[in-house]
Amino acid sequence: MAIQPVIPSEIDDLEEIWEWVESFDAVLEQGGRGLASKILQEIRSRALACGVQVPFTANTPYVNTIHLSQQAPFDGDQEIERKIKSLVRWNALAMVVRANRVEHNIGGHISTYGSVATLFEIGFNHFFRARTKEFEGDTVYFQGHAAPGVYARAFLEGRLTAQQLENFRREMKPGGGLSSYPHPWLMPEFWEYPTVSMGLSPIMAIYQARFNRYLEDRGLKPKTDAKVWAFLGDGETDEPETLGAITLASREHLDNLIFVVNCNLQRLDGPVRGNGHIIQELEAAFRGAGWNCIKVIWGSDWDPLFEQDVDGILVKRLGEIVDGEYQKFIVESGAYIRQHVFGGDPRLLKMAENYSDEQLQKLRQGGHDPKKVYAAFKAAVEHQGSPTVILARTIKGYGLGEAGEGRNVTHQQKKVDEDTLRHFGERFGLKIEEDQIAQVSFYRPPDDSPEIQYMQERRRRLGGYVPQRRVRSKALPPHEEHLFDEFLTGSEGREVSTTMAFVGMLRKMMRDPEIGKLIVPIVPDEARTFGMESLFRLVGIYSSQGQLYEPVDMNTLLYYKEAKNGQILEEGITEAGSISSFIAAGSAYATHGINMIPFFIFYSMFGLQRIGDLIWAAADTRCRGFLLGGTAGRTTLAGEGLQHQDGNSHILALPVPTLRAYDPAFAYEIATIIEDGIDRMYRKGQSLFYYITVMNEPYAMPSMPAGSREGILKGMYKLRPANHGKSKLRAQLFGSGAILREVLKAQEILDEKYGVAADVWSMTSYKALYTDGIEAERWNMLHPAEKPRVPYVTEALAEAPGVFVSASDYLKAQANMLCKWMPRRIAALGTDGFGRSESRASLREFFEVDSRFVVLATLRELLGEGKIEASLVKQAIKDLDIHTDKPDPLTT
Ligand SMILES: Cc1ncc(C[n+]2csc(CCOP(=O)(O)OP(=O)(O)O)c2C)c(N)n1
Ligand SMILES: [Mg+2]
Repeated sequence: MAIQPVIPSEIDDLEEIWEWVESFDAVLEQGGRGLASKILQEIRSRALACGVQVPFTANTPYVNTIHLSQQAPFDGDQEIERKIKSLVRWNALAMVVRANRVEHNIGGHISTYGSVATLFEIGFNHFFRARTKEFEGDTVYFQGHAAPGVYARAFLEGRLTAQQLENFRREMKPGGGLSSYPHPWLMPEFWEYPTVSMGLSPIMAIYQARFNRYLEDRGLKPKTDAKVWAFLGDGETDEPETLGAITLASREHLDNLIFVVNCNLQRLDGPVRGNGHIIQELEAAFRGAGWNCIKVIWGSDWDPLFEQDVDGILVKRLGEIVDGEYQKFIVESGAYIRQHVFGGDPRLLKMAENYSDEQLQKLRQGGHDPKKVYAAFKAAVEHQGSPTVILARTIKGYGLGEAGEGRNVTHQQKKVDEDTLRHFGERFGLKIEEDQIAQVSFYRPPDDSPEIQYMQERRRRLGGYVPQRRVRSKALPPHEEHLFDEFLTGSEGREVSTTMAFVGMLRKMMRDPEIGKLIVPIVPDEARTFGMESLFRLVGIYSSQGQLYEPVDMNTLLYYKEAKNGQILEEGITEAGSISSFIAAGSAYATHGINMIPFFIFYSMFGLQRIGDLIWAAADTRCRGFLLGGTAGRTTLAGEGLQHQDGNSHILALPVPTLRAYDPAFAYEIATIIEDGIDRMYRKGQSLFYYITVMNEPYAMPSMPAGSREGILKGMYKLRPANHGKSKLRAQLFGSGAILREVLKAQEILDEKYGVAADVWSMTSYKALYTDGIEAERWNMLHPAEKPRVPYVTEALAEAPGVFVSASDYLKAQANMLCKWMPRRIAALGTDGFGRSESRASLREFFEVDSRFVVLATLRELLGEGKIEASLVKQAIKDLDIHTDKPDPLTT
């Protein structure tokens, strides 16, 4: 190959530079690219050592990374693959257009798939390997808005029916429908991972790839070359989660991870970087982070132009054009392109002189050229040592012509006229009858047609269909022993926090011969906060590199032990990363057929509040496992102030349908909940996950009262009945978490000082009670003639005498939402408002949830019932030293 020197034109009069370039060319020709690269690196180091400033750039020129001479030849029948792709395009378009004809504004996207079609199809025909008995398979995160294309392909594969396609976005129709986007919850046998909340799939993919390595390094699955592919939009890279974890991927050398960014230069409203270059920006970010970056910008038609570009002026010119202008070229004529791309320099014009205007207009983008895409994917799967990102230049709304191609409005285009449909058919060479075009009928050639035969054969070779979701794990066998017996008998006066109790259970589980190896403790740099450092030494912190240094605390018992087979995922300060690990572990029962049991423990304030959308995605993924909200309780976490103190998370847990939320006070409650959770999720196969708050206030743990198991799980049980049940003044007090002890104290004060006999209930789960209530109510609405169901809370309190008062470390809304199923009104105490750094006692006074306020609220309720005089309540205010002019915590 004759190598042409490439020198910027402004300095081509510098003789000496020419000589250097010629020497470099000679090295390249004789020693090859490897030697040339080494020499450049050496010279660069030398220059830096001598104080010569070498300008830094993480960018390469605006051309394809894979030089034509290094491009792997296409391995397939390009013509037939083009036909298949056209059929997929047609059916995807038909789905969206038909859905909107039947039901106005049902939605759907055509343009995203229009741009990503070649990227997906090359994957389907050549790369995505299915999960089989022998091979774990690749994991593919599909760009969510391109779902119609994935459905249309599955239709051609014979996996979905025309009826299902017809019911796109209308899942409730007879015959079933298809969910708008990838939702495993709605299509549990099809989609594996939800992707449509932008930015979540990239971070989930990174941690999935890392978790796959973790399983291998721990010997839980064989080492394979399975890949994790994530297809994302270029606009999606604006989301902080998209790029936020990319250094983890390179640090961990995740060469099992491939990102493909569909760079159509547009997002929903308009250009992603109209005045800049999104591809260059992403290249710098990924290369800077240590990724292997492959740009696929130009299609094969450009190759002859680049061949002529001996002095680099075309490459230079292409690098100058901003994305907004590139977008304009899509809607403009060839003459316009000639003028604006090539017009500024006679040498450029000469290069284009053999191209007609029409040819110029049709010059293809790299992401629409199967040969270029194939070569890039092949290079990506063969690359070793780091993750790969493919930046593929595409056109949004490709094929829609004037109805949307490259237009700013294209994202939401879902209705197209007959002309556009005809044009679309012609453009992609579809042999569809005229009336089928007008009606936008679905079209599938017969099974024995070359297209269907070809695509089936390709999929057979790759092990089967993708995507496909199967629960691969076997349920854990029923267990006989009670793993947690020791936690049911109390701490014999020893003061422990529920966090400590939980860590004790975790240790116990990790030692268990059956489930020990399945446990995945996940911490975002908080292990010491939760007293988990003893686990470092016990099971090790996972590190793909082992431990390359002697830890500073080596001579202590609890030293910081990193190990290649370490069990703890110490994620650093990233709740988003940690929950992504949780999702990978919590879905391993399906992905890998292994019942991994993740326990992700975090500051409760930084869970549902901070990463709520990822927790929602975990639910959609049908995740199993336990989330532990540590340092919980607005008044129980003392000294930390309003950003840390959580009185919200139990309210935020309400909307997540598969999340069971508990606010236990005692070790035996936690033990009961976890044991039941493991049983439900891993023995009975229920797709649930758990949120349990644990606190850091130490106190003596009582033993489990007989018969309380059912109540603990259902959300409430009577913990301590009143001493003098015969008293005239009666009350029911409801406490949860650490505040339960304040309620128990109030019970004593009420009894001793005011003659009120109160029963105390432990409220382990307001959410469970609420869910039960609305379920009963719904059933009753639908079954008017049958015996009505009684909500558990109603049943439990049916005979309970006296006034009702609740206190918790969370919002008052928790108790108030149960009000209507209670026989009488309830006075709810809670922690609405901003926390502050203070002692527990001061905080409980400030939020009015300590024992004194429980007493006051009870007396006030009795006054309301006409059972006592106001003077007694006033006296109590004095006795209890309550300041009635104190600030309102809600607004202070
Ligand atoms: C978190 C989140 N915010 C907003 C949206 C709404 N939304 C859907 S698609 C889209 C634009 C996508 O642009 P891009 O990522 O470039 O994908 P393209 O369709 O261009 O391939 C937006 C804003 C979303 N799905 N998720
Ligand atoms: Mg885009």
